[in-house]
Amino acid sequence: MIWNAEAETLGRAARARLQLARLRETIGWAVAHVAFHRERLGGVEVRRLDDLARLPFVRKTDLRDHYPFGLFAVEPGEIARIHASSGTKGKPTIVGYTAADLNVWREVMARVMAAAGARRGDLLHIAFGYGLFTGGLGFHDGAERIGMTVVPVSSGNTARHQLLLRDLAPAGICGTPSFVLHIAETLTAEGENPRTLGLRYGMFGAEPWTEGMRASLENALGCPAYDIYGLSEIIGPGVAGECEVRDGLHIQDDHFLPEVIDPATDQVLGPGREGELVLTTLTKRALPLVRYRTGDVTTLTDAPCPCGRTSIRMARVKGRSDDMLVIKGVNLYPSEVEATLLAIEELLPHYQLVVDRRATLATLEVRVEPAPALVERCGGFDAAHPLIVGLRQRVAERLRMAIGLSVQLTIVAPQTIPRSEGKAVRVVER
Ligand code: DLL
Repeated sequence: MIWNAEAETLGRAARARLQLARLRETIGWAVAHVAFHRERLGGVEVRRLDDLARLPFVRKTDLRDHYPFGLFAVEPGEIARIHASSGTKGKPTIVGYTAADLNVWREVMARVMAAAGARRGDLLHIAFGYGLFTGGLGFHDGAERIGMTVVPVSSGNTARHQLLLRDLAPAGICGTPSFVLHIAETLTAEGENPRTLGLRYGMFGAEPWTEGMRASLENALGCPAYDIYGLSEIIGPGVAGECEVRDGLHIQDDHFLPEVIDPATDQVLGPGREGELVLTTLTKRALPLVRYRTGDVTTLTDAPCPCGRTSIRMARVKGRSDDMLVIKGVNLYPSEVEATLLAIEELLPHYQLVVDRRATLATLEVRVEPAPALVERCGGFDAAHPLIVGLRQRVAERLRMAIGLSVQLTIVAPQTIPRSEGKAVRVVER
């Protein structure tokens, strides 16, 4: 279902006119209210959308340097809500919303959730964390806007999730792919089949995941899994999401203007070329950002989508450019390892990449768990069992073919890879 047909199917020319008007307004607003933007953008003339390419970038470090409120463009009393990015290192990045910004957020969330099949009256089980993280409250607000019945379970406490999924029979579930898969697994371990819960759709995001992970989730839950993307600095979840065609994520580009750039040269790349996603907010008042470097690697397409929405679409995010590993001169994203591992039936989608930088050349160990059926055939887990040894050799070879790198592959005992309750930690540094 298209939530806002007028906005979501707007013709290309009308969309570009709207974007240009909103871009000029945003720059004017930022320059008028924030010294940082005034120094960098004061006096610039934006006559066409292409002119954006000449403007300087904003980086996460700029937000950190102006911690906590230095880039806010409204008086403190106008801020209706604060959230923060889930950064693990140092201080979080604080973001703020006016009441009008929260309305924009509800609108874009309603759009991406409706595109995934969410309907008025549906019960939605929210397994994203609540709090400063934008996942829980973002989906919560969007669901209320649609008129859904919200079950704000939050992350953690797997037993509580099991109970509520069983007893309340929600139509939809949302959470990080890794955590929801973990819930499904624990249900299976207790002899239940999560496919019989009656879920009609799942909405996932907040961490990179692959088509293999999608297949695992759909197989475990018995319903389609939709990809939803966003980041706190721009608004939270709802920047983009998949429709039923599931060939890229529709960017809500009447509110967020996308570009993809080559991070090495800073040049804008055309459709279909992979690079770093850069976003400009078009309607935000509390924290307007022009050319924000997301760090996320993707491609854009302007090819028409059969669903009728006319927005630009982005490919599933491959990873963050700072998550890219360089091992023996080979550039590698954890998602590329995931894609290979998840294509192998005897493995579980629980894996970790252990990078050891103590030697001159960094080395990579890939740790992954075997599927229960295989462990059963071995009569219990035994790393030296011929079936496990054979599998290890096969997986190592497949990885070598796929990523061009010989890695140390370890098949670890079941339940040894830590299960995440939020964003999975895929890379461990030694
Ligand atoms: O993760 C917002 C969000 C919540 C999105 C719930 C979707 C669902 P942050 O904590 O600021 O905000 O982290 C943003 O997470 O730059 C990406 O690197 C990554 N990310 C978010 N969604 C996806 C996705 C939220 N669908 C950072 N696929 C972003 C891949 C994603 N990576």
